[in-house]
Amino acid sequence: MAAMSTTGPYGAGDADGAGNAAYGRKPFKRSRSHFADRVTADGRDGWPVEAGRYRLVVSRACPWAGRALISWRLLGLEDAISLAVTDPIQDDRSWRFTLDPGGRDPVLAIRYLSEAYDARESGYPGGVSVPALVDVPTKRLVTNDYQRLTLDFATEWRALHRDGAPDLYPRALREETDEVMEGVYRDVNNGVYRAGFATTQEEYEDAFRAVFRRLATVSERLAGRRYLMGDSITEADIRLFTTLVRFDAVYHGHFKCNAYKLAEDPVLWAYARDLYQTPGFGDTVDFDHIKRHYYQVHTGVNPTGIVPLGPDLSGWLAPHRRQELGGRPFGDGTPPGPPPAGEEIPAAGRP
Ligand SMILES: N[C@@H](CCC(=O)N[C@@H](CS)C(=O)NCC(=O)O)C(=O)O
Repeated sequence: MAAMSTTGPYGAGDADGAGNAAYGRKPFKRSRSHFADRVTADGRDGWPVEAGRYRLVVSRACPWAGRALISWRLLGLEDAISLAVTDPIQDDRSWRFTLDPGGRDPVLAIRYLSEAYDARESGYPGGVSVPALVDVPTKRLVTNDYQRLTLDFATEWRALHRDGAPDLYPRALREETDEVMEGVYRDVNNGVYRAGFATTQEEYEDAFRAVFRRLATVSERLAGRRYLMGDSITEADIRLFTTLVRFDAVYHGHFKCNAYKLAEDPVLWAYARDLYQTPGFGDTVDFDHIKRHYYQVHTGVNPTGIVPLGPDLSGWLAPHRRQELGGRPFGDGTPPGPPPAGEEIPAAGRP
């Protein structure tokens, strides 16, 4: 159960912290997850796959947590792993359970996610980030390694997947999937943050160019095929989607990624709508949480904290016609059912 160093391939430094930790003169660098234990079928890190034992803590605002939410829904892990949703607005103690009665998570009986981090390692100096997987009996954080978490959901948790769960990380495609995800991570998922939190013109321009170069590449790739890896949804689509769904609402304005809007790229816009309208994707997305989080928390970028009223979200529900490309969204499997009771997105967060 060793903790990892906070430095790694993505460099040292803060992620978006409480929104402002990334400021200063240093270029924006995302910190690597500090707690990297894995929950596995054989339990080799001390954390075996087990129904009812772990709680997934997310913010619906956060793209990294969004990945975990979508995998959890697509794979049908709702009965095996319970869900805690934080307030989209952090305070000085970070993520909090103010949406729950009495301001406490009903299962872990804690007010702040930091309590689970503290229970795991006292005095841990790093940020408190979502997604987080918490061991319910001991209320200790198990992992905040979002890159690994969804891959483990797809592979290690198989025994607890629903009937008809898709294979989100097919063995035969792993090398190519990893390569696609690496580029998407660097230039798109994290690229928008590098642009948004840049502290020099040059840094911003580099990040901006990388974002739109990569979007052009994936747009080309998706022109003739339904999903990034071909006929069926994989982890790569989940990862691209979580950035695309935030693009026009947040990254275009707030992070200055404004060469064009997602809605101005016919291929990517139809692809994103296709996914949004697929069970397990759009039903995890709360645009209200997304907008309030970014615009209110990042006071360095948006000092007034004013949340824009636009854009018009109704287009997310418009026909996308991507079925004409063929494909089998769930491969040999089937779509998931509706979200569990109590996890439906309120009207304020939907188009
Ligand atoms: N910080 C994580 C990624 C997840 C992440 O950045 N989540 C954000 C929300 S979108 C968060 O919780 N930030 C608070 C913090 O890192 O202190 C990492 O890079 O390992």
